[in-house]
Amino acid sequence: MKKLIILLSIIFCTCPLFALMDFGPEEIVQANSSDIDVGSYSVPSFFDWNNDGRKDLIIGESSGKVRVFLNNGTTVVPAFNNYFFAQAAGSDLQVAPSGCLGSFPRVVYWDDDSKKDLLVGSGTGTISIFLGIGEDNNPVFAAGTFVQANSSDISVGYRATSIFEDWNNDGKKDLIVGAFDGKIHIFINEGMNSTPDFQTESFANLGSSVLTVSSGRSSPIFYDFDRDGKKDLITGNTDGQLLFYKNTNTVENTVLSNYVALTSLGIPIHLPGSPRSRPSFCDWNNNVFVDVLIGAADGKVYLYRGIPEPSMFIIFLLLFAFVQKKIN
Ligand SMILES: [Ca+2]
Ligand SMILES: [Ca+2]
Ligand SMILES: [Ca+2]
Ligand SMILES: [Ca+2]
Repeated sequence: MKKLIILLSIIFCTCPLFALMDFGPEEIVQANSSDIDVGSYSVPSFFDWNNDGRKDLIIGESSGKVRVFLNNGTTVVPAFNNYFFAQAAGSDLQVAPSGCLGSFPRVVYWDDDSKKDLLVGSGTGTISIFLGIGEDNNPVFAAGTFVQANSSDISVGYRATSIFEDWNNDGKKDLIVGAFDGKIHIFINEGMNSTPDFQTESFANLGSSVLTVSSGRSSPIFYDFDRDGKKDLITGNTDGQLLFYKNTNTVENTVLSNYVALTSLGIPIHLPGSPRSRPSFCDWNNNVFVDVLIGAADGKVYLYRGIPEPSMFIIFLLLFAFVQKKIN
């Protein structure tokens, strides 16, 4: 009995504390007691815009502008009323919309100067960086400039969904871009964190082939979802799903394996119609577990709160406690 318990302890103690997560029921985020609706093709993310300790809602919309809803609730129960448009060079910040995407905004620290900057992918496939100027607790931006690679404006074709994360784990953030073609376009930062510089384009791989996200219109998140120490790819698509591609290689050279559809209450998330799911992760209710916001064609903002599934380790601990009690 004792040997068996020791063996089981070794096996289960090496398991992560929580297995892959399920998400809770679909919720629609509200402002002024009504569903937020930016018209069409919402692209939400959650970031403390005004440095008051509460994260705020930043939403791209089909016009190519960016709405900001300041959180006037709490860090645990966010609440929203009115919005304003992000400002650049004295007017509403805007990128070129096309078809099913206006703006894809993400707050980043592009030039490492502690002022928030806005990286904005556009419907036409270009990517703009708007550098923060003035006071960081009320950010406004300089005029946008197109992000370049090898001295030419980057274009991923159509529907640029750009994020800024360290793809190859060298300490410098890289440009990771989804697109209409369903691929994940990678531009490795060959400059410095204060002056990002891109030269060549490569693509995320599924095994030994270039990954093409099912149904197209990839919209990436780069995050270690299964907590094995290696960041994974999570992406939206044309069909409105949320797909998890596990990194099965190394942190320096991410290689992905076939996807698993992430679920809400055990059922794969699949927004109806052809909604173009555009997700971002956050901790909406400040409880450590990751939640997901998803933008869609209907202009609304969908929220699914993470529910950790107890791993076999926890089940074993409960079982062990039960057996001990019986023996005693
Ligand atoms: Ca705030
Ligand atoms: Ca900055
Ligand atoms: Ca890097
Ligand atoms: Ca992982």
